[in-house]
Amino acid sequence: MSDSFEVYAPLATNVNANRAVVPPVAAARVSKVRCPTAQLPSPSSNNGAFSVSPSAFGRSPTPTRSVSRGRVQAAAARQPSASIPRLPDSLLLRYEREGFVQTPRLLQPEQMSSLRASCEQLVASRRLDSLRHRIRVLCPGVDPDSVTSEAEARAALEDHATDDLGFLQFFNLHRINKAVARVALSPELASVASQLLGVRRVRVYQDCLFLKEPGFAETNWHSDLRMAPLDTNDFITAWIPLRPILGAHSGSDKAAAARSPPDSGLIFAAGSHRDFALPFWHDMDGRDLSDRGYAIKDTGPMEVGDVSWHHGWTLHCAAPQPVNTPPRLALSVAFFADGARLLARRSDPSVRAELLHDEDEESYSAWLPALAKGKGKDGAVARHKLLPVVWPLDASEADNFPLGI
Ligand SMILES: O=C(O)CCC(=O)C(=O)O
Repeated sequence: MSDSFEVYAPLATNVNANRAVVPPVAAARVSKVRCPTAQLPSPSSNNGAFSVSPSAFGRSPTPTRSVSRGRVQAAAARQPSASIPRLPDSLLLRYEREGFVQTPRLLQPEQMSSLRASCEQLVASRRLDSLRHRIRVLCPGVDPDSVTSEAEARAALEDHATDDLGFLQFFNLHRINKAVARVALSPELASVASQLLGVRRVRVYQDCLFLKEPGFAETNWHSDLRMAPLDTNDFITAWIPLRPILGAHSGSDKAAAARSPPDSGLIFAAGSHRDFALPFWHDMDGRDLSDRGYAIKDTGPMEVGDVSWHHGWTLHCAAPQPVNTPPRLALSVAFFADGARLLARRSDPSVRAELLHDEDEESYSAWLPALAKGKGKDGAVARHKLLPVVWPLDASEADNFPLGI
């Protein structure tokens, strides 16, 4: 485990919104904080993003299942393709301290190749919708539905966006595509999520495919929980690149490395998920975070099948995707502990409802209204068939997925 290349980089402020920017809790009024990539020595230096070799995982036997007969066939689709990893204590400890870790080779090559093929098709067929989403987020005053072609959408973004385009997002593909469902609902991810969260029952919150085309800008600093209408700390995101993340230091051929600048992996402010003092004491409006002393660490090079994990409050960002590189596609899958409640945005005056950023609204609009009215209500427990339990395996509601395909 290397802690070399730790940098106490200034986190300069800026006005923008490629991922709602945020330090944990106090944030809607915050000046947006731009990813400090240029100040890092190398975004690909694998500088302490903790990773263990697969042999360091204790392998537990595949759990025995006791499912009702009707569910057996569907459940078979979720049998782990390899044994489920038991994470070493050192990795759990690192996650507690830093708020992010890596699990190398967690997903199998076959899973990954069909995932990538499916995602590429989905991107091709849904790009206009995704551009409309960016217009909604970045171009206040422009009606996304008034845009009828990709060219029009790009022109609208060019003319009206309050920030550079950092990525395109495609939400909840696991609800419409089997290859994505097989990964997003997989026992491998669910088991690791349960261990890192330290909870018995885990639900999938959403998946989101991030496309960074060459030349796309950075993903700004943000915390994922800022965009989720859940009143919980037990939230974790798996970030799964669909092609290798190449870094300048990934090979011994320095000339080749120089020709191929580092891909945009994730960059983390280590320990920021534990920085309760930041939002508690500070007015975040316009604040420069450079005095917080965070160690800034990145994922470094990643292979297909490797998974990077971060806590819902961990501040993270990603560098721009260099020109002359292939597009960078990554699937993120977010999980939360069963029992979490909805943010009581209307009924509890102590909730600072304005802090919830609506960038991911397309993701929760399918279930939130149903839960927030009628029997369920503001502050209700977040239980819905679109938020299936994926762990433990024998309690899994994910056996019924994918829905409608
Ligand atoms: O891939 C990216 O650029 C951003 C991903 C991200 O913020 C996440 O998975 O939480």
